[in-house]
Amino acid sequence: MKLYEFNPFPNPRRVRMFLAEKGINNVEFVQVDVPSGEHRTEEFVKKNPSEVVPVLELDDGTYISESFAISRYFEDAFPEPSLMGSTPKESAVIDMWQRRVEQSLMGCVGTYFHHATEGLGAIELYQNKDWGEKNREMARSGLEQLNKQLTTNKYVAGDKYSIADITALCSIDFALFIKIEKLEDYPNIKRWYEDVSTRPSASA
Ligand SMILES: N[C@@H](CCC(=O)N[C@@H](CS)C(=O)NCC(=O)O)C(=O)O
Repeated sequence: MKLYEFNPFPNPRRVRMFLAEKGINNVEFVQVDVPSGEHRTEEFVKKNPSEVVPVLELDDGTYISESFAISRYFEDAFPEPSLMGSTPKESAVIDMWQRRVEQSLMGCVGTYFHHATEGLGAIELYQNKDWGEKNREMARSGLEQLNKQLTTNKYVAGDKYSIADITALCSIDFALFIKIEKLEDYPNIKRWYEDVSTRPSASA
């Protein structure tokens, strides 16, 4: 199996963290130079017409993109430790939070990055600063919602560490990296962040 990725970027990190939490170490990492536009070459587009990393290539030549779908593959292939829930209720609550953080944090912070900062520089195709700033506000609402959730929950989706924590950590580290937020404004997130950042998977 091969994972086409670009190490510094947040969505590939979601998959690397997922693999680290599962203890899966037979995946070859192949770097795709996103800032140089390698993800838009004819060769890469055959792997993923959406022109984004990460992409998983299975040994039979199947390509799977979308961080969540790649994680789903590994969850089903290697069920332990479970990161997507073990009962219908647990899975649904985890999916709910994973989707919330994916949309309101990863999505909005990413849109702010592409539209209101230099983003990918020369290879950025279209920028709209107002839309970027609007997404910054939306990311703030997402952080407020998460801060509230973490008042009474140890982890994002309840009392067990899950894929929702992985997506949230990668999104928040991205937001901190591009300096749009400070954890001091969200004390419950800060407590959670200090905990989950110490897991070995955080440095994957
Ligand atoms: N929904 C996709 C998003 C993937 C994504 O946006 N990847 C970024 C890197 S973090 C990318 O390849 N961006 C290239 C571009 O915007 O041109 C997923 O969950 O994997």
